[in-house]
Amino acid sequence: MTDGDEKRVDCLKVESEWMKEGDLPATVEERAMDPTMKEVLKKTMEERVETVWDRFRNQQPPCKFCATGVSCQRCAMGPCRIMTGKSRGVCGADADLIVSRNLLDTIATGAASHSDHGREVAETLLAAATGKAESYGISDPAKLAALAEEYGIDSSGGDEKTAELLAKAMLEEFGTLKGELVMAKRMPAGTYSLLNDLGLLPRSIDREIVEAMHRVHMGVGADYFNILAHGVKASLSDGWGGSMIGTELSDVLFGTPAIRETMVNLGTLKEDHVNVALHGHNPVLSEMVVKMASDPEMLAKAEAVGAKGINLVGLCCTGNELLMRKGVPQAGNHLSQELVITTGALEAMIVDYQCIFPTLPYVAACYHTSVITTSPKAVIPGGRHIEVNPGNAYERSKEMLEIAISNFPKRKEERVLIPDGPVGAIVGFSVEALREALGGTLQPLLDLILKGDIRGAVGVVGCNNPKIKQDYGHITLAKELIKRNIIVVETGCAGVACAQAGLMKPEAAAEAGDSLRAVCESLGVPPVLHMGSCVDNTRILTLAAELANLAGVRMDQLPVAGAAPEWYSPKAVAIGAYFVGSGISVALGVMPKITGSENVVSLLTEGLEGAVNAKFWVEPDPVKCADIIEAHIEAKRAGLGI
Ligand code: CUV
Ligand code: SF4
Repeated sequence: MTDGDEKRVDCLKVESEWMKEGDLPATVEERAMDPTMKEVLKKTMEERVETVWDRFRNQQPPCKFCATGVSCQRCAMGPCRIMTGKSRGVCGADADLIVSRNLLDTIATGAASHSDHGREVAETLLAAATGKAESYGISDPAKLAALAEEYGIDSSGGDEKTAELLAKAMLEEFGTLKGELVMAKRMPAGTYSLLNDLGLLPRSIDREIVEAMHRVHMGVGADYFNILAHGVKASLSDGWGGSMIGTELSDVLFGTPAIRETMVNLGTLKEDHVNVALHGHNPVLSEMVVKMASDPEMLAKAEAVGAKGINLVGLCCTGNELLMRKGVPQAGNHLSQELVITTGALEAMIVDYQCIFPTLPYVAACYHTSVITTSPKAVIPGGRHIEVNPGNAYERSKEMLEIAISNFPKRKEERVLIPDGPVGAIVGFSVEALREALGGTLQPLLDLILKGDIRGAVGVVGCNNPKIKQDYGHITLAKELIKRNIIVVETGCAGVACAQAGLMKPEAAAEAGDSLRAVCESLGVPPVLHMGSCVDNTRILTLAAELANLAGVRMDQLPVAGAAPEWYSPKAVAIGAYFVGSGISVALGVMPKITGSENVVSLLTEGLEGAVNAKFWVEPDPVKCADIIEAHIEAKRAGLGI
């Protein structure tokens, strides 16, 4: 794909006939929690600019076959759907088969997305180490050395040689013939051997994902249990493979996150600056934009058009990556992506891939904003395509910033709304940062859990979904858990939601139960810890594995759980599956499309427990969800005799 001129599309306005009375979510109050989002959403609705909530309403009611997972599009004898319990598709597929195959497809999609991102990070490190990407370097040599040791790589040849060998060893894991993944060995021995006995340890990353695509073809397997067991295996290749490579090598290239302060919400936009949003998932390009934005030449250009400077803000997980490592302020999460534009104060949005609404250029067309696409995988009509690779990303980010600067004079004052009051947050809790804060070992954290001052830990992660008022599930669940002296670690859009709600300020300790509050106050940390982006859920895996190793137990014996209160994405399904596969039960706030098969529902919510000692719960009410998780944590504590 070559670069394209910006072909402007038309501003997308809400058509009045779409406004069906009584359909939710219709009002600002029903749509969002955060005051800055509500303020901008109100203006957006007055201007009748179409957003995700309008399109969601327009889709109601959804097809009930699709919603319950019993429609099948896999071959040209169909499409088929299961209308009554006993009916079958043209090929003979029953509800169990159709539902399980659709779910395996979803897991494979999510695992592929994360792992392809991880592969690009590894390719960038290789390019940097072999002189093909001069703008990139090794920011964390200590982490590089630790990973080299883990991979059995001799690091005596210097950092660049070590980085080259490590990048190659990690790239090799995508199609490895070794039959196992190196970082799966981070699992406690008991967890590793349990998965080995079950045949669930991934052989290579690509292989499990390709096999999943094979298995969803018509007429391969027909046993839902066997199909979904492979789903767990494919997800583990993401969790302990592709995603983990993404996290670890991003740290090597751009620095391992350390505890730092930043600001969040739409108030992070600045009236007198050129505002540029960085949206998507992969830090490889956005790190270069951050570097270029402080170039004196760029600043001079911004000043020449009357701006005081360039203000970068993050969105979604590209934002989380930058927030963790550079303290770049975060404007919002998934459902905020259109609102950042509708403030009327955004000059450009630079996107890489994943979770990007295809309508962003249409929303941008209602204002003076340019949407710039950058990946050969993610070309969007109406966007300006400036394609980058590791060799040219830094140079090309100059063109992107120049487009933003040239848009600044086109801003229409009367249409600008930047809400007051960005909220402060302490972020950057990588496993390394936690270890350092605790004096060089995680033992003090384990001791607090064993003693009961901290009852347990829960990873609250994942997206927003217009089925739930933006951020309501994340914030309510986190508050309920900390009240019960359960510490919360977060990634993705959940992390942004809770940061915006003030739960990542040290003062939020006041909202925790007495014993957790005392722990947070003595360490000066908030009760809800930001651990990064969605690929950084692997930091949570690594943390849980280290705690289990210190305690000498399997991961499934720990008093911990996961939750995705507002998930929407196939990536979230892959994450949920690898947590459960690793022995950590997960609560979902949105029902997956599986209710057309009682067998699949009962496998996920009960049966899996018999194999991997973990399962899913589905509970849309975050308060009830906290009850379920608390009971689970107390049961695990009892199991350990603590
Ligand atoms: Ni980053 S958590 S919407 S997929 S960015 Fe995408 Fe994970 Fe948010 Fe979800
Ligand atoms: Fe229909 Fe079977 Fe083809 Fe699916 S695979 S579309 S159920 S015939």
